[in-house]
Amino acid sequence: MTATERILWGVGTSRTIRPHWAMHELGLSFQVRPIQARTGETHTAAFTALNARQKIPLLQDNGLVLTESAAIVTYLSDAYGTEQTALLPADVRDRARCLEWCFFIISELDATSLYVMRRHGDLSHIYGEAPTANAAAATYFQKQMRTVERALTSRHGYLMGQRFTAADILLSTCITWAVRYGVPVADIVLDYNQRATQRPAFAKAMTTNAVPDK
Ligand SMILES: N[C@@H](CCC(=O)N[C@@H](CS)C(=O)NCC(=O)O)C(=O)O
Repeated sequence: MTATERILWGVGTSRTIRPHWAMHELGLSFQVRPIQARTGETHTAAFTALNARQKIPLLQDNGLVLTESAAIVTYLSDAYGTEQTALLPADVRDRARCLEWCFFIISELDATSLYVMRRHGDLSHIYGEAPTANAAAATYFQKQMRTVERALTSRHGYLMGQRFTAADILLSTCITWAVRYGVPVADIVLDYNQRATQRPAFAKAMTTNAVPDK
């Protein structure tokens, strides 16, 4: 497999950075197509032919075309993770618990809370002003984070314990997003997020996920 055959489409958002981060955790080489959301670049005929949903991120990997940030992160780990680098536990029950976190983060924190705030905040010109929905989404996020706070009992570890996993990539990107929106986050969560974002792979992801100068 060469880098030429592995292409990651999309930069500049909390969703696009997830597969960039996974690529770097796994030590993979890849090409970046730095298209951005809300620029029209996801609506071109060429990109629509790849993804009729017109969304980023998107991975092309030697004939496989895959969308959905969490699906890409877990696929990359399954396909290329080693005992040392894998982002999902090998044990079937630990893997189930890790995927439980992943689905929780994507559905309850990302889609049901933060994206609701984006729709009725930055994108209110499209989806309408909805201050009640916005405030309720922030409160809901804080409530859902209580189980995360309980899981982060170790001041040194990650969601699944000492091992950094796909769930941490998804969670950390949601925490950073929430902080940007001014949603209060507990200290233990902020400490955890600092640990996660101090990883060398995150710094590399910030570089490859950056919006290029025009
Ligand atoms: N559930 C998807 C969400 C993807 C998504 O909504 N991407 C946004 C950018 S963060 C997008 O491509 N928007 C393009 C547009 O609406 O024009 C994922 O996690 O990958």
